[in-house]
Amino acid sequence: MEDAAQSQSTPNAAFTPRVFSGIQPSGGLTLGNYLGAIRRFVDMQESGVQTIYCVVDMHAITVWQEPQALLRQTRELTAGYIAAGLDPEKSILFNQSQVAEHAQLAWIFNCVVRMGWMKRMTQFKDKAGKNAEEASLGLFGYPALMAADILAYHATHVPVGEDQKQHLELTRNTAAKFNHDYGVDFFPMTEPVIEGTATRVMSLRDGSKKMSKSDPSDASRINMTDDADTIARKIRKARTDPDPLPSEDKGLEDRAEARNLVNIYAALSDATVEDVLRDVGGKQFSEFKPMLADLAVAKLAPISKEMARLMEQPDEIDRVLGRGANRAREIAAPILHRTYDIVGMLRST
Ligand code: AQP
Repeated sequence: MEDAAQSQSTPNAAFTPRVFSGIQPSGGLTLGNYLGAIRRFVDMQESGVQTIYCVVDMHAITVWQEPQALLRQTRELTAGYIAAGLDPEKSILFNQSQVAEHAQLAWIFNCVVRMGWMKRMTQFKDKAGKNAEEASLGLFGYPALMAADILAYHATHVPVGEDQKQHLELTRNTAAKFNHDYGVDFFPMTEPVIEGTATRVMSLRDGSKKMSKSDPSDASRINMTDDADTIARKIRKARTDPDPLPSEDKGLEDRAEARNLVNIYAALSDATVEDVLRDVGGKQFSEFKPMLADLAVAKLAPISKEMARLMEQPDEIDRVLGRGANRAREIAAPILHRTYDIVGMLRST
């Protein structure tokens, strides 16, 4: 797969820099989504490139979602985007199902990607677990829809957490195979942007698992809507080891839970892990955990307060998403039309 992407010759310089990313409304937003994704989304918005951020509701239904919960979570995620600093005037914000081009391009990509590529996707294996026969076809095909999300906008950069690296590689390989099969230089080689100290925030209960909104244990994650007491309690109960914090990074080797809490502290305080350890090295967790809880509350409380305020005006959220969908379609429709022409699909003009 790597080779296919590398042999693709289209220089990305031929494409206008454009950022696309999305989050599933499959539950409440977590600190992992915030630090690994949304904060990067805001940075990119402020950098001046065109930014497109999606609430990927079609991805969310690859596993069962209660319809009323899906609606509420779609609005809540949009409120989270805006409360965290995304501006619907500067960025295009919309929900995926309102722009049919995602599904239309995904079908074409379903015919480009190979079964063998999909079978290697670790996220499918993790999510389907031992019961793969019962998983939806949508969950298996998820990465082809993700490739369509990105390539429908000719996006050149995608800010994501570490867990999405493999899917991004599949996007690049899909673009490369399409370009190769049809003899065109049409889709760009999209670059993942995986940066910062919190590209993989881990569960508070198990340092080997990522923090996830669909983890059955609420104690495993910090939700963006948790109140101060809940955040403090979850951090107090977070699993750790009995040793004091080290003064240097190498002292965190083989201490996944300790590393996770230090990484979160560093990300929330915009510091490096080395800086944090210089300050807290030698402290016991009984002293460090309250420091982390205070910092998390200080950073998250204004966001959750603003989310709650925005959620009181669901019509306004729906209007933002509707406007964003129209703007998104203006970019995606001509790219889809051109794709149809390349593939040889007749369309009346
Ligand atoms: N723990 C995490 N640390 C850093 N980044 C994370 N992301 C998710 N969890 C972490 C990043 O958030 C973005 C949106 O993810 P998603 O909602 O599309 O799907 P996901 O990666 O599967 O996230 P969840 O929270 O685990 O959702 P569920 O439980 O529904 O599967 C991505 O950029 C992701 O990297």
